Amino acid sequence: MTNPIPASELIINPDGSIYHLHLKPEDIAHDIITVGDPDRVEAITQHFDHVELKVSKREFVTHTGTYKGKRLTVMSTGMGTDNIEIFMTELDALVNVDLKTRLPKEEHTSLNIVRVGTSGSMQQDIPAGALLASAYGVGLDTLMTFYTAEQSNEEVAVGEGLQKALDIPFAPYCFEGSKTLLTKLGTGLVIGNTATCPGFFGPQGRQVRLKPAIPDIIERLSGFKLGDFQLTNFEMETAGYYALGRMLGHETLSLNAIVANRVAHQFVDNPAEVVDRLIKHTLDNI
Ligand code: R1P
Ligand code: URA
Repeated sequence: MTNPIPASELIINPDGSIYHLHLKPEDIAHDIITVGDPDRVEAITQHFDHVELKVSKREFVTHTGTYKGKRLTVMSTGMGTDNIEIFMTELDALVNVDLKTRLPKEEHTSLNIVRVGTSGSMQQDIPAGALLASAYGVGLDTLMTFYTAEQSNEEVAVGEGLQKALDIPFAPYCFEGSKTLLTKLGTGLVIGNTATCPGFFGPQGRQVRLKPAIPDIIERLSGFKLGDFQLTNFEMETAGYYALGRMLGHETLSLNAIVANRVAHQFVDNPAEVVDRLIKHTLDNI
């Protein structure tokens, strides 16, 4: 018999909500759209027929309502895979742990989780303004040092190959996203493979006042090939979603509004327009 999860490990607020997200199980839908920027939640739910719930705690802003009759939850996570670890663990607990008995539920619930985020292209032929769905996410951060997960031989080979290409002391982690959600939401978009970085500047090869330790990281990542596998874009969450989605048993897909092309040194004139196009595509296809 499994023991209840202690109060120190799964923290429940006095009102019965989960610690960081501040939500109760009934507050969330099965289909969840996630964004980095808390202000983007409203940019999505302004299109809803009706919003039934608004909760805000730290960077986690949640709205639940209906779009064309379908119940959806939209949540912000802030930036980085460290936030995604908290977000995915608590979201999963809302559906797969009985918060009263503190026991895992016998029947597993799988959520559909779709990231709608901004990103920079690392390939000349993927222009700023493009919309891209990530088939795979490759994490250059250390999140997966602290978990173990099943990976395919191809995923392991990508990580090992990138370790050599970057000449770094650890292998990046590589996970495929949801094939089902990619079929549903990737149609009409560029399909790519996304590098998830533990920062916006040095880890993505940007130099402001500090010189990155790997100044040619864009060329090293964009030039890496393994069979048909090539990296296409940079952002800061995708690989965390894909790794935790696989471990926790949820369908995860990352959609990217490409606001910069790092090779052509372009940034879109109107990033909100690109994000809006991605929001409409997501709402109409989820
Ligand atoms: C950096 O500007 C942020 O933008 C991207 C990155 O992943 C990072 O979170 O995503 P969002 O636009 O969803 O925040
Ligand atoms: N988000 C990132 O992380 N990188 C970019 O270049 C653009 C958005």
